[in-house]
Amino acid sequence: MDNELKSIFQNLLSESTQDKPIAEVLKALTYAFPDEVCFSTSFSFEDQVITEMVKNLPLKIFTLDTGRLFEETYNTWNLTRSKYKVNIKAYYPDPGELEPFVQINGPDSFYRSVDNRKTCCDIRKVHPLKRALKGNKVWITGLRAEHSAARENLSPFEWDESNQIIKFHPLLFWTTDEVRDYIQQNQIPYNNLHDKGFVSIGCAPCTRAIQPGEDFRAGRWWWEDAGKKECGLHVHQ
Ligand code: ADX
Ligand code: SF4
Repeated sequence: MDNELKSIFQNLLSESTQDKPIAEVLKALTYAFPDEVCFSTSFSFEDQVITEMVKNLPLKIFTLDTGRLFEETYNTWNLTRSKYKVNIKAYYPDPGELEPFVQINGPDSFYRSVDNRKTCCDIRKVHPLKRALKGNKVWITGLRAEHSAARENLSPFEWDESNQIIKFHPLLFWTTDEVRDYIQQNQIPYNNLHDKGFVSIGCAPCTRAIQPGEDFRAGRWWWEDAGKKECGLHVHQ
């Protein structure tokens, strides 16, 4: 889709839904695209809010288990299964790609170069994501504008050219306090790393807590330049 068409499309969907309750928009999407709506969860604060919102809707929920997640993330996954009884499909890296990569470079090569880091993210996240998105027309995510400069300019609806899919970010303009309040009011299980200074939570070796006042993404791939801190799941053209 060319850039002009893309922006017309994004504005049309974003503006026509902006005053509607999120629950209605989510429901409408599942009506419009039966069996073609999916939601990716990393069990973050935002994703837990969305899980509560979509728990009774006919859509596919999936997670990308990189094999390097925190124990706390697996605990949240278990709690989410017990509370919501939702079917969460896990996608795993292809051993044919992962095994030679680790054999040649070792288990933690991401600290040594940006190229190694990107290859690791490609193998453990981006390639499994492509499999997860196959056959779907709408992809729901927990992206928020507050997360990073790159995310500030997003629209709630985006056309994702590389994955040829409509993305919807229902909590794009929510503040952290709004997310926290919703979690509390609805007694939603959450990753308790969020109580220990972790804001954005990814793989354990590549995520750390941030200090008050630090940028939200400061805890991800902290040894790299700020401009390189996307793993390729969300490519913002
Ligand atoms: S990332 O690009 O830096 O890894 P981030 O952690 O901010 O992404 O999460 C943004 C959104 O991407 C989440 O709300 C979720 O929809 C999706 N996401 C990120 N990591 C995963 C994962 N491991 N499994 C499924 N979805 C994920
Ligand atoms: Fe590999 Fe780190 Fe990327 Fe996880 S975040 S896939 S461990 S480089």
